[in-house]
Amino acid sequence: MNLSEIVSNRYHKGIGDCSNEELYYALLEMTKNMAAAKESNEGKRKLYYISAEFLIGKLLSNNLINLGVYEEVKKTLADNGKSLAEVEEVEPEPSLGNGGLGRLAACFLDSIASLGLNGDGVGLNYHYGLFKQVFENNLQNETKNPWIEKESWLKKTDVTYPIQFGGFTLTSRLYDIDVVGYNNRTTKLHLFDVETVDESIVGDGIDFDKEDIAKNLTLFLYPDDSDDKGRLLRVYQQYFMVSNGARLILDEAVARGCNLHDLADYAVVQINDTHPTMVIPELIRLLMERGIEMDEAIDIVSKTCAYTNHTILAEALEKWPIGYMEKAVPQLMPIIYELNNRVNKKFRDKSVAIIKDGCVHMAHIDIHYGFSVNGVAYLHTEILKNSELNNFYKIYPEKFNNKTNGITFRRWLLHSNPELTALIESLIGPKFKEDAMELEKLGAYVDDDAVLDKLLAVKMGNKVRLKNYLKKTQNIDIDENSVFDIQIKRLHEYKRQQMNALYVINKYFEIKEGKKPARPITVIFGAKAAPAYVIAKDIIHLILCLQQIIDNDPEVSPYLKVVMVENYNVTLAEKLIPAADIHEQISLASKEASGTSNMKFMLNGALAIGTMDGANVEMHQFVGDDNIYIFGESSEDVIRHYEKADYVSRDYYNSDEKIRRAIDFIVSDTLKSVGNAENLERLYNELLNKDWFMTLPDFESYRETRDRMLGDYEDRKAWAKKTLINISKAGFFSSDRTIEEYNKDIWKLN
Ligand code: 7GP
Repeated sequence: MNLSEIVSNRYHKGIGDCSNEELYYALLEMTKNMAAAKESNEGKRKLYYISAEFLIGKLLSNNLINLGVYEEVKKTLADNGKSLAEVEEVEPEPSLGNGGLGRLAACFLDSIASLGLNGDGVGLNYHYGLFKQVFENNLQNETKNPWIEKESWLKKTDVTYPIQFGGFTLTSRLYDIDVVGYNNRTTKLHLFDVETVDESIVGDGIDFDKEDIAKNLTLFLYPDDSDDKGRLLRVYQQYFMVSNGARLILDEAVARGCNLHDLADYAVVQINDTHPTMVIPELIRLLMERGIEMDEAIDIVSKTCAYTNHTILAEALEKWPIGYMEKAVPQLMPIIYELNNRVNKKFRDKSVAIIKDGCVHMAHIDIHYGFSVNGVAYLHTEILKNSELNNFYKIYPEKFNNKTNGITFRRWLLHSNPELTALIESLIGPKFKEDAMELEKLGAYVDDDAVLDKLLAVKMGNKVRLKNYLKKTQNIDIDENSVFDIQIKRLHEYKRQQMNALYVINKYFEIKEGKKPARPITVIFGAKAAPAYVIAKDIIHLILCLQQIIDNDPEVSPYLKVVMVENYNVTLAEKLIPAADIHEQISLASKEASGTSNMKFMLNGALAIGTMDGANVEMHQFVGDDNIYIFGESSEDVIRHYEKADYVSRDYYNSDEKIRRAIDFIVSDTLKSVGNAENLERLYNELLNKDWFMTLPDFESYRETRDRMLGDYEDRKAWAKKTLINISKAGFFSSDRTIEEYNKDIWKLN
């Protein structure tokens, strides 16, 4: 059925007489039917990408694009006086992820479907997802973020399993979302839920009874883990995800002819960070339940599972106290003890043990009992091999490999930046839509003035679009003639939003002193802080206070504006990225595994200011010194500082006047007039006495580089040329390339 038939069936009227809401549900129905009619990817061996997060974003437009009917639908609506963009606004954004790891999983599903590979995603159906961020009194507050409506992309299936925990059993239910490939076939995102989940137990904010597992299990992604109950809940969630996943994997494999002994010929499991690690002992347990001896079960599972590491931050490498595991999943513990015994017998090096200091080290299970370990950018993998996981690398050099991240160009160019897409197509034809390396052909135009002018015009159009969107949705005013300088990512000290804030403070003082920038600057932040991450929330507080102070200062506001967008999510990213002139990739070198927003900005013609960290290293290699603004200490220097413990932040405060002035401002009367002394003083003390992520040593080179960049911006032609070079070199960062590498080296699907 086409749109007007569905509309007439549902509402007994024509398209032109429908509300945007009605049209959205009609399009949802149409798109779901079209997706269901497509063939799903097939093959003997099947990939299961298990992940706690899938940050899929709104699906309507992307599905229409991938189904090849976007233009047609847009036109039908326009012919009836309706706008697809406005209909899209009705769609709630699924709240199934947090940051880069989750968005990567979503890009991967798009590429897996588009490349026709036999692979599905497996995760959880969180009803309230990550929290929704609201600002009050310049502070982040958290509320629930419901996204599942009566009609949604979810399809209820008949698949249910009894999942056993210590002392009780819960019945699961599988919901599927069809993932539509580009002009191709479909794969599935399998989301498990618990039948007894009860949304009503959450009151104001995000508080609920953390012990009522039957009711709370699939309410929130990453429930607050600052207490025992919260941490235990995470273990319950993780086990629920993997036990369901493992059963599904075995059932599907058997249905395709697997006799379990040959499971590795039928299934490969990609473990996305350590949240799904328990799939290894769980698969072993289930195989043993089905009559396979332990030795063989371990061998089979080790040939089936592969692990991706997304962070080297020690505090992010999960370890669970044995007591939690004994309580939540006692049936797994005999297996984990046995896996640990085998490791201890084989290796004298205690650092590689699975159980240490009373905790189960999840990554250690993955490395010993998986066949592949990969990092997500060149530098990150090198650091894993040579320092962070060096003891493992010495044992299993053959397991380690790099898979530099990528992004799907369908969403991050075709969908989010149609004007740029059209310009590119007018220059090099449509082939880049399937083969991203075709973008290299844009290199022929870097000295073509007419093309550069068009590129600048596209950027201006996107800046105006963002301006209108922010006005409409958040009542924020920005000036399209200012430079848009954007930092959007999870709030974390290692990503150093605080350094960006210090730059803003320094600029504020310069303007007060009469040193005005050539053109107004708009500094935009988007970030959520984990609810229990105190300093991260203090940094948000600082930024919001700066926003207010500067807005209300007539001396400064004509030249500088700070904007922290509320509830940053995929939908906002799609508007922000095409409009950016400058993007901030300023993590402390060695700490950002890859970054993926850096790739999105590059593709959309923004220039990076960044450290030699994560995938910035590869971006720099492709575009060369002239087309990216690199600053700061190298990862080797940083690693050495940590080894020697020789960094003292107060030394920088004492010896650098600009730094001192900026840090003192945090606790000034000016800021305290709009902020809370407690939050501001805590942050001030943190920077002065600890600064674990070394903001201050990089500040001067950051400031100098960013100022130089603003100067360069004034030569509009030269700037446009740099952006075109960035776009032309972005092809490598397509997730199609990444997925092809995973497949060639790890999954080996045909
Ligand atoms: C992120 C890394 O921080 C980012 O550098 C990388 O690009 C991305 O994974 C995809 O590989 N990690 C996370 O999002 C993360 O660790 C856990 O989330 C809560």
